[in-house]
Amino acid sequence: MEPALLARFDRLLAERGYGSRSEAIRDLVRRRLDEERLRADATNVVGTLTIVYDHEQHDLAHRLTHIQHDHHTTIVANVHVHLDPRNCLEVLIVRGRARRVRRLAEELIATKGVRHGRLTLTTARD
Ligand code: NI
Repeated sequence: MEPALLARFDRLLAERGYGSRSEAIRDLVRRRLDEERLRADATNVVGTLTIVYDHEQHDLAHRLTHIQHDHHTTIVANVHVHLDPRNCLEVLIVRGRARRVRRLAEELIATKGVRHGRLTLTTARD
């Protein structure tokens, strides 16, 4: 590895509190392999979908609820926080095949009036 690249890596390790390069490299490899696995449609995933939306927007809350009921086997739990008089934050705990979970996330995030959306996936396996 080039010395300059290695020096940057070492600085990152110091900032993140890694005890050794091998520990950090193992984490990097694991993360990269996880990314590959989560990309595969058939992988069983767990994760969270966070959305922020304006519940005053016509019919929006109803449409979001309707979509969620259509995917009730994928959504394990749902936390709703009323952020202010208009905006709602919802965090959905999701599980299932990656393809199905991603499709649900895309549908909710693409719904008109949803301002922010982020899907975070992981797997329970090593
Ligand atoms: Ni609300």
